[in-house]
Amino acid sequence: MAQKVVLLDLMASPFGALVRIGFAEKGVEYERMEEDLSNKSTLLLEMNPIHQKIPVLIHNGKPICESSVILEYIDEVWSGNSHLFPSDPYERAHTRFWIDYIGQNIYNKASAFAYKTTSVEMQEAAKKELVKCYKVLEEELGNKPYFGRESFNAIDITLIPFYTWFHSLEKLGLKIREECPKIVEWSERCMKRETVSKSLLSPESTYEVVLYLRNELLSGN
Ligand SMILES: N[C@@H](CCC(=O)N[C@@H](CS)C(=O)NCC(=O)O)C(=O)O
Ligand SMILES: *[C@@H]1O[C@H](CO)[C@@H](O)[C@H](O)[C@H]1NC(C)=O
Repeated sequence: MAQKVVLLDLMASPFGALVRIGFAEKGVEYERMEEDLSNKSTLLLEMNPIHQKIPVLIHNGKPICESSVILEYIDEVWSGNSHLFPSDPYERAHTRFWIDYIGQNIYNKASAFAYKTTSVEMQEAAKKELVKCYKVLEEELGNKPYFGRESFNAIDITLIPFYTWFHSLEKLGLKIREECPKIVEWSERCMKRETVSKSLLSPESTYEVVLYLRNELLSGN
């Protein structure tokens, strides 16, 4: 059967980006539809009525929501190529644990630091929390080339989209290169993969988005 694969997406979204990397790793062809989050499409509202968020994968008309769920689905459906998740149940649980940790922490803390806080004190607190999370991840990485295993896998895919934020973090006063050198080194290793570099917005464009969101908040929109 011909597969119809549609992704409701937003180029600047780290959650959208991880799905794009998953598809690229699997060599899956799909139609990407860019959403305007200030004017969501009726398709998005129909396909993800609960959260009304991107990314949404629509596979032969059926929606799959939540980036981590989508990534695992992609791995199961297009199972022929290299695997993104380990097959061993314990290893798989370990992978899910770290994906959840990243999902619960990095975006919230990075956005709090970069554009969601209105006072210097709140921003400083968010900065400390973000660095703390990255240090936890650095500890988990240890001296391995990739998270969890020897090869590039689902944990790496989930975390790497935030690489494009590092430029913004530095601009806003978080010296990520000094604070977490191993994470930066790991990121640069991942960025050498075309599946990754081609799926991400540039650091400069990411910074423009950050400044735009920051101004929106300050002007009370
Ligand atoms: N937990 C969700 C988070 C997705 C998410 O936060 N998407 C944002 C864009 S980065 C969104 O669609 N926001 C629209 C809104 O909140 O109305 C996932 O992993 O898919
Ligand atoms: C919202 O999107 C619809 C269709 O996607 C478009 O026709 C409409 O002009 C948009 N409205 C605004 C305010 O951008």
